[in-house]
Amino acid sequence: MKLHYAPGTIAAASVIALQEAGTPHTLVKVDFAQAEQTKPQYLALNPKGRVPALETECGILTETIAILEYVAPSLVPADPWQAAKMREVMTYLATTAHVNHAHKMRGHRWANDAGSHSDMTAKVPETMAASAQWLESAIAGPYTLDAGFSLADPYLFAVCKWLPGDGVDLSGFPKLSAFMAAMSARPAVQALQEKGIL
Ligand SMILES: N[C@@H](CCC(=O)N[C@@H](CS)C(=O)NCC(=O)O)C(=O)O
Repeated sequence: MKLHYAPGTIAAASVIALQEAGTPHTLVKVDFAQAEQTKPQYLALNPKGRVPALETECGILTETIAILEYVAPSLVPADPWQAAKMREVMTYLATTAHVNHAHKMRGHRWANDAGSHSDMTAKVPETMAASAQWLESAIAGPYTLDAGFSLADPYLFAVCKWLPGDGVDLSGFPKLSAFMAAMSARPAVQALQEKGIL
């Protein structure tokens, strides 16, 4: 499998899951500084122009939730309730928290007027704080589930890394702070941080 990623993006979740599950893979960096994700070569792979994108023997897979489930099925709890709680958090991250975050830099997706963009950017500390509040209430601690480490954790880690830059002080969220400390102590995460991949 070949994962196309960019540092600091939601692709970090898939990189961590591949590493944690021990799934053989190679990483291909997409250079956002050169807008590589918008160039024909990358669009031929993923017409959405986004990362992550996974090349598999079956074809191309996009969307973080789908990639996580494909590369690390061992990180899905066997218990149906725990699995549903995991997907509850992952769905919230994909549909709400990530979308809130994207309003900071990617307002052009939703509006043409520059004034609308600055208004969307200004709202991000509030909407991301609201997301952090819900996540704080939703996780068991230190990881998302009582059942232990699951696919929700790499995903939550990738989104929580954005919080300080989005104007949200993590110290106001004790469970999320403990979660970030637990994740940062994991050897797989440390190795990826040291390589500048996350
Ligand atoms: N729904 C997708 C969203 C992927 C996404 O928006 N990725 C961002 C990085 S965090 C991206 O590639 N942005 C590039 C761009 O907007 O040009 C997923 O969850 O995988």
